[in-house]
Amino acid sequence: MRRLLYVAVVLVLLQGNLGLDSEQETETHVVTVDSTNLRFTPSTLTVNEGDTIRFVWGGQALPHNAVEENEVFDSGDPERELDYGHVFGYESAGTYDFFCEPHEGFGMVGSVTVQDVEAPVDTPQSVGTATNDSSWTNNGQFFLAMGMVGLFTAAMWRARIYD
Ligand SMILES: [Cu+2]
Repeated sequence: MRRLLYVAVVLVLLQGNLGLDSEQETETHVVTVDSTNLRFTPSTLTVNEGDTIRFVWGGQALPHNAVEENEVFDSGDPERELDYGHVFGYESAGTYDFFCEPHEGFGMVGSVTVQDVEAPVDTPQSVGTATNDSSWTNNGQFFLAMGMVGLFTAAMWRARIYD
């Protein structure tokens, strides 16, 4: 009885580890303003789907913003202090051109290329295309849970026989 419970606990811990391992690592890519006050740096970058682009600056002589051509992201009004991020989802591969509204004419423009990657199982994007029940089976949790139910049933049954 006690050993079966121990196995069940190990299965629960293993389940947690499997969940962590299936998560994809994502990165945050920071874009700031260079010393000329009229350039993004870096001005071109390549990221993966799931990554974040973050526009960060402070104490600027001029106010800036970052607006994507098709309004995919928009940091709002030009600011001397900014910390604005945009996450590229798992269906967003492509190239996005952005600019600073007041200084586009001075060449304050940039481009971010988002590379296609396979969505991790646990992302909201993949859940959206599947029902909750079937997404459960995708990462093996269903089978672990069934195994645990079996173990508990066996434990209860044995306890009844030998008590
Ligand atoms: Cu600017």
